[in-house]
Amino acid sequence: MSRILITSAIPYINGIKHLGNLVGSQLPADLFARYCRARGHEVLFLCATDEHGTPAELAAAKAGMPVAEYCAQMHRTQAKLAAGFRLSFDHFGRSSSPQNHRLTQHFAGKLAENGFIAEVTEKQVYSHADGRFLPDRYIEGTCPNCGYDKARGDQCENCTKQLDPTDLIEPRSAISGSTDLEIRETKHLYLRQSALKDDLDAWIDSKTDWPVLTTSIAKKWLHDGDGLKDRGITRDLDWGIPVRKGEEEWPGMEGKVFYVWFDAPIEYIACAAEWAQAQGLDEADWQSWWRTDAGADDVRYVQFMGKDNVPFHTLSFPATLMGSREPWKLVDYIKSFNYLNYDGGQFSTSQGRGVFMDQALEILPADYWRWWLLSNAPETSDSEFTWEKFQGGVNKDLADVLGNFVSRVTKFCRSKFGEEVPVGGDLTEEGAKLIAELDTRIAAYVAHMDAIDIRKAATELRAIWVAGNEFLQTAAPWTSFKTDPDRAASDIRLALNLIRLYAVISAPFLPDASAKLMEALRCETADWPGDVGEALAFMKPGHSFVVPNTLFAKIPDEDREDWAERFAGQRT
Ligand code: B3M
Ligand code: ZN
Repeated sequence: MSRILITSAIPYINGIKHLGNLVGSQLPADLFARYCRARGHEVLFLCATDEHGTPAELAAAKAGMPVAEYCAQMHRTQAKLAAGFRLSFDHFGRSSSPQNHRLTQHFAGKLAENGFIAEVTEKQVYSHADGRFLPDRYIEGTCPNCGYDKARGDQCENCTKQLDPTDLIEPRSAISGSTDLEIRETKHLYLRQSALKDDLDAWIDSKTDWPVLTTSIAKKWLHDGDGLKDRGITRDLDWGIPVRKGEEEWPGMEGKVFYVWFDAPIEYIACAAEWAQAQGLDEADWQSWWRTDAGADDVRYVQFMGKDNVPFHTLSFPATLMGSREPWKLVDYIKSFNYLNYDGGQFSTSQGRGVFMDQALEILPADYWRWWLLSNAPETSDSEFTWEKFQGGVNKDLADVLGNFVSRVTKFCRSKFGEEVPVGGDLTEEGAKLIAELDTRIAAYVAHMDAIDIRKAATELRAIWVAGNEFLQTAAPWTSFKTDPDRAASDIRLALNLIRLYAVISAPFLPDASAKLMEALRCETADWPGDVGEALAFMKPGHSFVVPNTLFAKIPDEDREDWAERFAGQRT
């Protein structure tokens, strides 16, 4: 048993997330957390809302609400949707928490003490029409790297390049659209990540098992010219964590706040502190996950995120931790994702394009989405959601394969033997063959889950479900029952136990269906199968069960067409 710390990129507070966001961080993180718990590991799974910076201010202004109130409300909304998708966070925190204020100011103080902060008088874009500076997302324009014309002042969504507002070509205010802009001087703090370049380089080089997507992005920004240029970590904004040096004032920085990308990853740590507080635990309890001098030496730390977040997690955040010269735990493995596209285009929050978490749950329960999204996760390349693909995946995998197996086995048993595991007969040849096949397949499934190869794991799981149906076809208990009822009893006993095994190993993908099956089978213990033969003899003859209601309904063509139409336009 090991201790595994899992964090998902923390979603921006500015609105409800779409399915592309979900499958790029929170959902796969949940899959892995559930799997690790099922394997008996001690897991701390953390996520939070990312509440500072221009996205929050802009969204609150649009909603006509004070930003603190807006954030509190949206946090509740996001927490409710996360629960709806069965995301099993140990804590869903807030980057605006007092814990994060303290830790962020603490890190800034340590970095300054160690010479990793520079105070720079720099040029920022000032808007006459808006009467204010325009940091980050308050400004839009054309990306100097790829030419995308809706690039934001902090990063180009299209090519992932981190930008400064002054880099943009033909800049305009995101508030008023005004192009009446002026470059003015203002003082800011810079994180001297360039001074840590060699440390970062060596650290990334030591991560030989990381996904290519993660290391290629990290290496690109580390070596491509300005990749590791020192970055401003403060902003001229009202909303955020006030700039302080630990607990002291920072002369000359009055009225400024830390940049959202400085405090957001620190929330991973603060969230553990929030978790400890919520659980009535001590400082030492969360520190045992985060500080190598407090027991975190034996923790394996895994992060999940979309590819646009990778530079911040491979460079800036590790630079913050390393530069503190304190014994903080660095990430061991970064699982990153490409984009999920929507029906020939992109999912887009700003344009309201695609299916959003609340809408998804209005039309179907979580398991349907979890299965399709995870089994089509954009791991090695972008992937695409279309209603046809979604309908196909759900109907085939969930209804025809898994659901049908459960229904056939339980109903046949009820009609011939009653609602209990039948007595009689020895393991048949078909049964033995099935056990041998599952031995290999479950080992492969486990290997893929351990490696967080999600699509491969889903493919193997599907094959494991298919193996059950094939067994049923060849064993044909409905035929053998007529001449050799003991033989049919043995095969059905095995098949009923196979349903239990499915419930156990599918639970990370399908937590609700799994719970429903365990309840129908009147099983409480969900131990991960060791020896497959033993696992398939777990429920003894005489063990009673009930036939569960239809596990998964098929999506009819009319629904698919309705939904395709309903979600074709823009969300308003
Ligand atoms: N909120 C961006 C995003 O949701 C950002 C992640 C922060 S992780 C520390 O994609
Ligand atoms: Zn670009």
